[in-house]
Amino acid sequence: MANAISLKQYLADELRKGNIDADLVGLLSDTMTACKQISYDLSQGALMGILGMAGSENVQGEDQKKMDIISNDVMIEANNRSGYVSGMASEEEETAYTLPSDAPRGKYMLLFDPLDGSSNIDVNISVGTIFSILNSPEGVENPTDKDFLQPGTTQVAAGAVVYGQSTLLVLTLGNGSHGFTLDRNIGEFILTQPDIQIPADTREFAINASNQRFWEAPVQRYVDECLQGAEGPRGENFNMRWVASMVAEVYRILTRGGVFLYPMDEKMRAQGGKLRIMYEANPMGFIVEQAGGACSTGRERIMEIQPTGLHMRVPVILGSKNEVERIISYHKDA
Ligand code: P6P
Repeated sequence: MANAISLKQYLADELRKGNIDADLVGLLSDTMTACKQISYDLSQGALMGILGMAGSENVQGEDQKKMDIISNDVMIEANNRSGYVSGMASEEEETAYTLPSDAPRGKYMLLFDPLDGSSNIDVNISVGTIFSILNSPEGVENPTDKDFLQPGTTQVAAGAVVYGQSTLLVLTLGNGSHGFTLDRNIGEFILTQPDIQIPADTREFAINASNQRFWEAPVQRYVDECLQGAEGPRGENFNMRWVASMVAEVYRILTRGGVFLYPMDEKMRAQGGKLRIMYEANPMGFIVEQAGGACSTGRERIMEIQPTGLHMRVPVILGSKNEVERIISYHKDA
C-alpha cells in the first residue's frame, strides 16, 4: 500500500508526541510478535497437529485446547525477559505469573486472554487474542493478584487481534481506537482503519439466544422488541449474529455498529456472569469506548468497576452507544 503507515511508525509517532514511552513501544512490539506467531500456528491448523483438546482444564474449569496452551506460552515467552513488565496475568494461569528471578522488571503489567473463542478453532471460525496493559505499582518486584485489581479506567493501552481471513489488530492507547492489518509479506501490521467510530445506532444485535429462558427481564424485553421488528415498538426489523467469539463480534461492531450482549443469566448468577472483567470486558470496553461506543453491565459502566479477583466475571453489554443506553434504561425501568 502506497504511503502505508506501519504499527512501528504509528508507535514512533505517538512516542515523538509524548503520548507513550519507549517501554510501552517495546511491550506492544513484543506482544505483536507473539500474536504473529499465534496467527501462523493457527493458519497451519491440523498440519501442525495443534487442533483438538489438550486433555487438561484451565482455572475456569474449561477444557483446554492445545492452542490455548501454545498461545499462552507464546505470549509469556515473548514478554517474560523483555524488562518492560513486572508481571503478567492470563486467563490460562490461576494466579499472577511471576517472571524468572533473573529477568529484569519493568513498569507495566500485561494481562491477556491468549486465545479467546478457542472452542471455534477446530471448526475454523475466527478466534483472537485480547490484551490489557496496566501500570505496575511502584517498587513492586513480583506483583501478586491484588496488584492487578485496578479498574478499567486505569488501563494504559488495550488491544485485540482477530485471527480471521486477515489477521487484524485493534489498538487503543487512550486517544482513539485504530485498526491494523497484518501484511504477511513484510510481517508488519499496517494502519488500515485509523480513528474508528462506531455508529451510534444499529439494527443488529449479538446474543447467545439459547440462554433466553435464563435472561433477566430488561434483556428479555430488549431482545423481544428486536424480534418483533417493524410491527413492534422499535418500528424496524433487526438482524442477529452470534459467532461465539467475542473478538470477532467486537471487530464487526467496530466496523459496522451493533450491540453485543453476554448478560447476567440465572444459571451463571453465582459466578457473576460469563466474561472475565480483567482480560476480556475491560480491554474490549476501552477499545469500544475510544471508538465512541459504550460498555456496561446494564447497571454500571464496566470500566469503573473495582475488580475483586483476577478472574472476576461480569455481564457485558457493549457497542453502539444509543443501543447500549436503551438497554441500560430498560434495566433502570425494571
Ligand atoms: P457461548 C469464548 O469462549 C467466549 O469467552 C467469548 O469469546 C464468546 O463471546 C463467548 O465466550 C461465547 O459463549 O455461550 O456462546 O459459548
